[in-house]
Amino acid sequence: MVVKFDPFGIGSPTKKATVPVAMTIAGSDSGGGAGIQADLKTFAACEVFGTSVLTLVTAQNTVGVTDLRILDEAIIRAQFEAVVSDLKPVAAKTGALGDNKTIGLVASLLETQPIAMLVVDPVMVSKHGDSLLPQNAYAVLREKLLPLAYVVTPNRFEAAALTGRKVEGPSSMKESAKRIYDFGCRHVLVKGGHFENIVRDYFYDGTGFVEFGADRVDSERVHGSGCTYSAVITARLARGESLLDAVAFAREFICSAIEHAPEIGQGISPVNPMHAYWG
Ligand code: PXL
Repeated sequence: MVVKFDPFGIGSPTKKATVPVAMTIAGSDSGGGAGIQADLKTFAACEVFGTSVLTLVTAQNTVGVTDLRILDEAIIRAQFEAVVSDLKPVAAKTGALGDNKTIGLVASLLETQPIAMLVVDPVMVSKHGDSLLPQNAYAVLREKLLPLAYVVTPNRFEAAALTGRKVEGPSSMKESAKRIYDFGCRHVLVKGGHFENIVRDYFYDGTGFVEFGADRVDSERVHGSGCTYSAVITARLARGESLLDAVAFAREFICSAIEHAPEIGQGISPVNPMHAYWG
């Protein structure tokens, strides 16, 4: 007799589940908190089937990154073609792309086989101000990838890097959103200005702004929060939600993910995309 694993007592499914498919094009964080690992956990928590195209591999833990290798063009292209030709993701996100050559490759793959709902998380500068992308890659990101984006989600340091201007308060966040919009993306979400203990995000669609604000969740355990945030938006778009509703949901989700971050490692603990299930 075959004993089926059935911890929740659901019994045998009578029909095959249909589920939206999403794709992440990003880097691996061996520590499990950011990158591909955060994206796939988030997709799963949002009840979306996650697929992945790895662009780079980091040796990393909660303390820091000890090594990084960008994968070669052939394997990045082969992963993309394998996923897109068969699983047909309805929404996708990009995360860490590593250098100008890889950004150019990913942009050309997405140009030939477009994904209508593409979330570009321009992983350039960490929320603490550390560089995650060489400056010689900024131009190709602006000129090749941003025009393909349904929404781009820079933090305020990335908004400054993309526009070459300081972003220090609500008015410069909004100004940067307009300038980034002019690079050709459909919507811009400038994240995370911490002003007066309120975390504000500014959303711009070419005609007007929506301001999202919430009390700050004061925590050091925020590793992977940017990846998780853009992954929630991607998953909710894959489920057919409107972009504004997806962003509103993602803000609630990320606050809970920070509040329920596990205490692991010696450094900066990661957020918990599985907070609805444990923690
Ligand atoms: O949070 C940005 C990010 C994205 N992708 C990978 C990372 C990080 C930050 O550490 O390691 C793989």
